[in-house]
Amino acid sequence: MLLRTEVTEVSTEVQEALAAQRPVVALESTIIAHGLPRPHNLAVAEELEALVRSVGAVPATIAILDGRIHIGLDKRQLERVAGDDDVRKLGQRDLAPALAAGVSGATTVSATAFLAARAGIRVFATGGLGGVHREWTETQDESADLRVLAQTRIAVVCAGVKSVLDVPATLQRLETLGVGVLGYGTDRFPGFYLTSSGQPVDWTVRTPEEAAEVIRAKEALGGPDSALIVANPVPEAEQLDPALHDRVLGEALDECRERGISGQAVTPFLLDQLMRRTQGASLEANVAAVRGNVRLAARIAAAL
Ligand code: PSU
Ligand code: MN
Repeated sequence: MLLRTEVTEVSTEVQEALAAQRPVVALESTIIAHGLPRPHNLAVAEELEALVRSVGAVPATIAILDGRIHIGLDKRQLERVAGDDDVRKLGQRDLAPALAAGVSGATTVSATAFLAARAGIRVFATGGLGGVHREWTETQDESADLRVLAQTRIAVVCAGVKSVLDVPATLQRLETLGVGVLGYGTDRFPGFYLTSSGQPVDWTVRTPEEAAEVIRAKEALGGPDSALIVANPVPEAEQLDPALHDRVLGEALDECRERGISGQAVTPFLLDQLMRRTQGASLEANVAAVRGNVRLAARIAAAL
């Protein structure tokens, strides 16, 4: 199903690439607006788009601006997402109210995957997915990313799920929901800031072509629309020191609890806390992971 054109603006570049079946990679905007600090976030957003182009694919960063869906942003639009104070965080369920109210917002993995798939984009790159939070028994906080990925046919290249989460529980949910997981060059599920979460994955691919082969097989099989996760670890040389990670994460989770942070604010709060408490080292690992994912996603899109 194509998106209704009166609420959707697909950039000319993305439109032409899709029509000519050239490789396109969807990019989310929440990581830009709410996941990375200013002004570094704009530089990263621009760098990611350039990275996709350098591999011969077209970047399609997705966001909502003034109540319209944008697939592929120009420089000015990217600046708005990175710098404006009134850019909300929009999950998939927030799209309808945001469109109706005419507001602007950055799309999370759930909203981006949903919109990208409907625009006909097959590959999406991000940092780390949302998932089951560690305090789930008390808060029932499970990212809407998981439900949407269970219902959306798209390949998502990520460095696993954010390590602030309960990783084993999230992997279990992905299994229950029927979302496939491939380790890229590894039999361990990546740990976002860390090369490995320590959890095993059942399937490993070693090249973009092998990943593309799985995507094609999945499309040929039909069945329920669901996502395929290509879990691409951050290189060991660029990971956050695991001991430092574990220590500051404990502190950040305590602070989150003490301050009573809940709902959509939890993830940005924890990412920010980790950045402060590691003097920016977590930010470098985060950006390194996203870079690797964007590059791989472009190669997979090209191989398709
Ligand atoms: N990955 C990052 N930084 C981020 C996110 C992911 O490296 O900011 C965002 C994504 O948009 C993801 C969202 O969908 O965090 C999950 O938020 P929540 O846990 O509230 O669903
Ligand atoms: Mn949540």
